[in-house]
Amino acid sequence: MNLENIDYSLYIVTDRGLSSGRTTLEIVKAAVRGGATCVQLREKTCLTLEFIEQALSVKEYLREHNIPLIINDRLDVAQAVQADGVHLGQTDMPFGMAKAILKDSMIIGISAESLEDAIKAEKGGADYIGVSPIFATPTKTDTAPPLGLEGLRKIRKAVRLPLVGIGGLNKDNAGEVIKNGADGIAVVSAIVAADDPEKAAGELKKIINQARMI
Ligand code: TZP
Ligand code: MG
Repeated sequence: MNLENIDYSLYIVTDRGLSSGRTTLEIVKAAVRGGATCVQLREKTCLTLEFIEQALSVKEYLREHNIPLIINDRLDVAQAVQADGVHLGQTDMPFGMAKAILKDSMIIGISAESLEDAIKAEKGGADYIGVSPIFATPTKTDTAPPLGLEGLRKIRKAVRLPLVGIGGLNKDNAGEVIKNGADGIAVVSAIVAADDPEKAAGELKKIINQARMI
């Protein structure tokens, strides 16, 4: 995996609670068939062993398709399965400590909840920024106040790192988020909770590609 040139354009974040009985691997496969370019495994409740097993099964599939696997929060799990990266929020392990552990073996994505967070992440050497949240979302309610498209634009002007918008994104607003400066769209429910995740991913991908051409 070339960690220099990751395509963040359609970034799916998993959530077993929204998967309606389908396995995470099934959802991930459908999303990739539909055009997802990056996958974050996000497990908030499961035991470490299960997290590792999940990650290994998803990683095997993603490697075959040359799609990066990013692990939410857990550096140890990311290292154990040799994932491509880790994603850290503002209350997770501080970036500098994570970087000291991982060195350049993995990409590190940081959730920025403000312009200041984004500038700090870039200065510190993060690989990409999750702009979080763009809009309010029932999927995660303990978020900072939504940044909106205006907040996204301000961050776009201030940093050069790849920006991935997250929070309340779907096919009705994905195009606008790209046009306002995001390099990619990160979604949970718009794909994971869809009746047909492959179709949902395909629709989003088309919208993103069209918005990027303008
Ligand atoms: N971080 C900020 S908002 C969010 C996360 C993990 C959840 C996004 O979920 P959805 O369903 O795409 O709005
Ligand atoms: Mg986190």
